[in-house]
Amino acid sequence: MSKDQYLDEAPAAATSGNLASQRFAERVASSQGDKVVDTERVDLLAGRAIKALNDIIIEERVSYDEYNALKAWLIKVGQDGEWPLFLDVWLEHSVEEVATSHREGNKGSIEGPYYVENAPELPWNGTIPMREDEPGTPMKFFGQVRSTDGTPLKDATVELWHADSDGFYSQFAPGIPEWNLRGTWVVNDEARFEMHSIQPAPYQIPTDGACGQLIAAAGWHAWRPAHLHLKVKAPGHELLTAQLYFPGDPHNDDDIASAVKPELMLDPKPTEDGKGVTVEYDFVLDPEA
Ligand code: MBD
Ligand code: FE
Repeated sequence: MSKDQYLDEAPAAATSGNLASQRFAERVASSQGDKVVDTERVDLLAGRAIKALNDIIIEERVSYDEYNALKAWLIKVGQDGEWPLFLDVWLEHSVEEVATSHREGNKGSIEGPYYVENAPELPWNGTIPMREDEPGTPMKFFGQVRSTDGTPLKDATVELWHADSDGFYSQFAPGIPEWNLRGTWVVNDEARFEMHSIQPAPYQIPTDGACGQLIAAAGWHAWRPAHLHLKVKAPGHELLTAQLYFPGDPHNDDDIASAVKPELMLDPKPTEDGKGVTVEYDFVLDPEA
């Protein structure tokens, strides 16, 4: 391989990181045009964050070497486009907790950096877009969408996106067709859905980017357990963003993104032919206040 060819191959971390940063910026630009700055909140939150870091520097006697290592690392997070990854892995779970603690229905879980809006629409029992030879264990996932009072929500949609059997997401990792393993199911008149896909593999934070560098330097592990991402929408109800997990994954108890909750654990059953799994899970949405 010539040097030029080598340079064409951007590192995996920077490829997915920069795409995640770009997509996030586009979503912000299209949705937040009219928001005004709340000076009091910025003063409070930015002030507290800066103070917390100063306290750590004083209490832990941080050296110039350590300060410069931090500076270099923060610059690299930006260069690798890994701010979405860093924030969603280490902070989003607390934001999600604050946002959904009032709910009587499903509380859900974090969105993460790899959501793309407007995934292809499918009938209530449709098959997710996938490659002809998509590797992985076939999975049938069915259930119903209801309101907290038990009413079936017949106008609901269920979006599903997940990694492939190598742990990679379409539209972020190279070489995977657009919309692969991403779809939007329209429920039937009993508010039921039956989604056909494959089981995702666990996800590893890229080892060649700034987040991977931090993980290695701190002696942490880089894994999220295998998971399904979902967004469940129905008119007059709060949007549910959730993740669901598979029992037995080695990282269900120490997810690097702290996003596993006991009520999000699936109970997959082998299909009759023994080749796939069937899982059932119902979603309960809170009416909008
Ligand atoms: C993921 O796939 C994910 O779901 C989160 C929250 C962070 C990094 C990668
Ligand atoms: Fe994910």
